[in-house]
Amino acid sequence: MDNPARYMLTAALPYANGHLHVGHLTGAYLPADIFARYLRLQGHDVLFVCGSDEHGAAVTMRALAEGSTPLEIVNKYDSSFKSSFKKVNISFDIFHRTSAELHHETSQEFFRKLNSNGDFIEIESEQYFDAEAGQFLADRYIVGTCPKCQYENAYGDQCENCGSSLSPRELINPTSKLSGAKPELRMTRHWYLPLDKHESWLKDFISNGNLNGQPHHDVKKWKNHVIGQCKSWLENGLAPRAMTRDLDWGVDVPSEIAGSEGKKLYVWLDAPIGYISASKQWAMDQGNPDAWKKYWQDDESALVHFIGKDNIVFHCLIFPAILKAHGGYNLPVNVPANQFLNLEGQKISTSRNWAVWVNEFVEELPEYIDVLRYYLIKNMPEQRDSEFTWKGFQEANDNELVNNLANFINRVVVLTNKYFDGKVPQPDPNEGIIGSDYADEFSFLDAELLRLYDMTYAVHESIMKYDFRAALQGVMEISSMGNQFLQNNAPWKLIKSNEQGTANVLNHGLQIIYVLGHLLSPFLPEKARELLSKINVSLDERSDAILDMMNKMAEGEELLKANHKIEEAFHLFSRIPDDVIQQQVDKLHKQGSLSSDKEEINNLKSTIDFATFQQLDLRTGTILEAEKMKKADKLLKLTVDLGFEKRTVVSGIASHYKPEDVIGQHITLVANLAPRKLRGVESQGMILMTENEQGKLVFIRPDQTVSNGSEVS
Ligand code: B3M
Ligand code: ZN
Repeated sequence: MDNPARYMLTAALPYANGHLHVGHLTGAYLPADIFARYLRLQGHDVLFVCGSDEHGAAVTMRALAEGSTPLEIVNKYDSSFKSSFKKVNISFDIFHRTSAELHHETSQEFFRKLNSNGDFIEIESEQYFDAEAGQFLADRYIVGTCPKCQYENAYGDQCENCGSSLSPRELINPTSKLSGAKPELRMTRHWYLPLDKHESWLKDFISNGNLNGQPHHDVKKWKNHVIGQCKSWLENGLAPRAMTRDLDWGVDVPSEIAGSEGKKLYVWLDAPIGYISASKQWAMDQGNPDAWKKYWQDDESALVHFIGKDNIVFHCLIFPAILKAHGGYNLPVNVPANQFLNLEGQKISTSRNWAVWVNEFVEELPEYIDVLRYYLIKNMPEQRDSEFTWKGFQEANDNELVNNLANFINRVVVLTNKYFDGKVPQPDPNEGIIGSDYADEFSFLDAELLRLYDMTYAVHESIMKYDFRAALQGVMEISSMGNQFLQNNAPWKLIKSNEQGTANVLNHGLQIIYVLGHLLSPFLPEKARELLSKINVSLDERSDAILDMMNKMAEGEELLKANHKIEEAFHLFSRIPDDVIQQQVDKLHKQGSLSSDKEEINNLKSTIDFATFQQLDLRTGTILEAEKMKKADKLLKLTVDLGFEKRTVVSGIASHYKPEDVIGQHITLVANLAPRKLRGVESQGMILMTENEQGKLVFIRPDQTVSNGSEVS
């Protein structure tokens, strides 16, 4: 085979600040697991690592929200991950933690090396400091009004309302989430990686992949959306990026380095190095502490990162820059990132509790774990966002796993037991039955085996292109082909006139089952094991069984020999009752509506007195005109009738409403807000809005018609 013999596979380290949901599974862990399992069964040497990402603001914020400590938080979610991954059979060679001593040492070694190479620059700048809490504030700890859309709860790094990425200094009226205080600016000094200096080779790496020491980097196999995101970053120009932070939770900047006090490594100089420390720990566990090196440093190894699309830039540009600066490490040959999975028509949201949680699924529906894997692979967001629905889950099971796959297997097994005493019948290559598509020089059985081989090879090719949806579909096509083969040859009729012909048909049906049992293994490992055990075949998942099977097929050798005994008939899958599905749908809607968004509760503003409230002048009005603003996708320019006068209001609702949708709408206006210029237009007031369940902005207005200009109090 033309593929490298050794693979280093990583799956994004999940932040230890919440349970896993189905979007995580299909985003990174299932594709990585299929690939790892398949490569092992092809006889490749694979190291597949992951672990908990336990540092950064993601964790400390969760501790704040849960009234707990960072350590308690990471312990809780790390054990949740371990048990969920185990139950859905993600076959990591090791699941490590970034809180481990070995990891701290490994990331510090990276820092030292880059620092002594002169790869960093030190920059002093003003950053927000919370004097009450006595600490500098991570971007996520600062909230304020978005300068782009006026949304009041924008974070220091991003506005979740209009999606703009921000820096804390851009926020209007910043406040600290820690104490509610107004933060002050203080000078602080940090180490930066000058990514601008890496731009030129990174461009080459992304476009051509033709770096020295990258023999397996095949740019043609990279996904378009991954290359597109990288190119757009590169076209905008890369800027130096801070590699340290003023934090109290994380990996220390090595203490011997001047100015290290109170400084921690930025989480992106910490988390991806977690892949390396996990590999080191694995090697130590093998009793061979150097065994990790060949996976990371040897030219013949291929490094592949499985991630979701929100991590593309870190894995395709920033981490490669860190690895290259350090020297001695391979760069990824591919980063097959996935897009996002939506749930029942909405974005999956942790804060709104709109998710199917893996830890709950495995407890409530343990018999459907491989059905979940099946459905998530079938709908994997490989090229674009995709959708999970409970109805779709049920239909995939009933129509495909039951009607196609289980049905085929059951028919072959029943008939073999009935006519041939549960033993693989002796084939006779000279016994032709109905002709096949293949040329005459092949016997019936050889021709069918060749067809089966071709279909198996197509599955192989899809997997090697990271096209797991197509690969699984290819496996299901083998099962459909099996059903068609039975239908065409009708052994239940043939038995009356031609026993040897029937023997040939069932013999081949059993060969198909053998192939299905193997090919399903990377996708549905438990069901594959169960299936193979019913035909008395044992599959060592750490062997080269698929390679061996394909070689035999290519040689025209039977896989299951005559007289091999199989078990009684069985049902590999069964229908999912409607009430099981309905319970899950009800549960989702109930948890979604009950969800108390902890972060939003924390954002409850401080109390004001009545007099302050009375200073607000709220009026009812009607939107008379609306038009899009030039060069501002998010803004609409509105004319609002207040009865006694007309106002121009610029409103950040253009991603939710078209101009024609809002004309004639009744609204409530903050009528005495100081006018503000937005993109050159003076906005004279603000329209009151809230967000519905789907995240759409909706108007707040009287529930009966009142005249324009009525006071609201
Ligand atoms: N923990 C982000 C995430 O969970 C981050 C990934 C790190 S991979 C090295 O999406
Ligand atoms: Zn905004």
